[in-house]
Amino acid sequence: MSFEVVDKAKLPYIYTADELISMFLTAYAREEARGSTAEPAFVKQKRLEIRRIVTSGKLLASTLRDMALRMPFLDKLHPFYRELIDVVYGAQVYKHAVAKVGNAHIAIKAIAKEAITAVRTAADKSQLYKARKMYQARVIDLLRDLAPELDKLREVVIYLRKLPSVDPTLFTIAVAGAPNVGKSSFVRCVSTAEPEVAEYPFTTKQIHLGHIILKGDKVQIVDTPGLLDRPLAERNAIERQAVLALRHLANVILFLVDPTPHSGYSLEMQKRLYDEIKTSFEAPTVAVVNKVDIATQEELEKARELFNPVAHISTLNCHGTREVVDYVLNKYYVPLALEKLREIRRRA
Ligand SMILES: Nc1nc2c(ncn2[C@@H]2O[C@H](COP(=O)(O)OP(=O)(O)OP(=O)(O)O)[C@@H](O)[C@H]2O)c(=O)[nH]1
Ligand SMILES: [Mg+2]
Repeated sequence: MSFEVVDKAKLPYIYTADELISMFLTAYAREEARGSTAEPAFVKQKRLEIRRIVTSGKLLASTLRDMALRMPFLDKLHPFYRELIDVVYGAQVYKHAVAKVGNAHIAIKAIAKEAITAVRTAADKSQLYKARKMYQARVIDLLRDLAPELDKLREVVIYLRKLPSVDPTLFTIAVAGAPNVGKSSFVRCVSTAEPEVAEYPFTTKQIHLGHIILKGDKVQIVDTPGLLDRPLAERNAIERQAVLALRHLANVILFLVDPTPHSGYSLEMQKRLYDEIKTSFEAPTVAVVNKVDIATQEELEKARELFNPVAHISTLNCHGTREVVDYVLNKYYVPLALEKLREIRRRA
């Protein structure tokens, strides 16, 4: 089964209800009288009114339909993206919004049809005018009623545009750990991504992405939001995004430990989180101790006992970070790449 990934270029612009209303009224007013001057004025006016209804209705219907059709189809999306949308917005809420916007064109066609009948049967100018007002009022009501769904879709599109273009087929190193331990700093040291780094915990609210270019080859490194040691059910939407990246993208999980009091999370708490990550995800987990520039011998010793780390680093000056990446790639990526190569040779 092949899954789709979010194609940012295909994401639609989502109009607000107000924008659609003014688009509708403008389209309505733009239509001008044509036809022979010999025609009685009232007949001519009726024909103009019908053309206005048809043109403005069609424009609106196709705009609404097009927006809905260009939203990602949840059931076909790669589970990483599908579950992200579910965690951040709720799958049902999303599907409902897409469906409501996508189906609005049916109601608009029905309203237009009734309006055309009203215009055809109008006996005088005032009835014609009433038919027009009625048509416009009903369409505007319908659009106002769509406002919450349009706002929701707008939010989703903005979120998806900001999301890194993760390629679920690339070998991926996911950096995990408690808040403030130096995950974003690590990703910045070793990759092309420029994640934000700040003095307070939970800086990273979304997943960031970097690439490490190896001779003609590319692996991904994702920066995840900080995790606390608590059950999944109690995790907030920010933490759940990290969980999804670990579950669906990670080939290796790099667990960063802050042995100092700097991050504000004790070594015991970080150990519980580490154990939980090791048991919850399929990908192998590698522990690395960070912030050696400010750690005491005692703190380092305690971290060594608890985590048996493969390296001690400082992401402040990127000391030892490249070596960690080399270690991980040699141990977990090279065997995979070699296997792939052998497979290609076997087939040839
Ligand atoms: N002394 C020292 N400070 C560090 C080191 N690495 C990171 N920091 C500092 O620790 C703070 C947090 O760093 P980040 O890289 O944002 O940490 P994070 O794990 O991504 O944090 P969240 O995204 O909030 O979970 C920043 O103030 C960094 O400057 C290090 O090796 N030594
Ligand atoms: Mg971060």
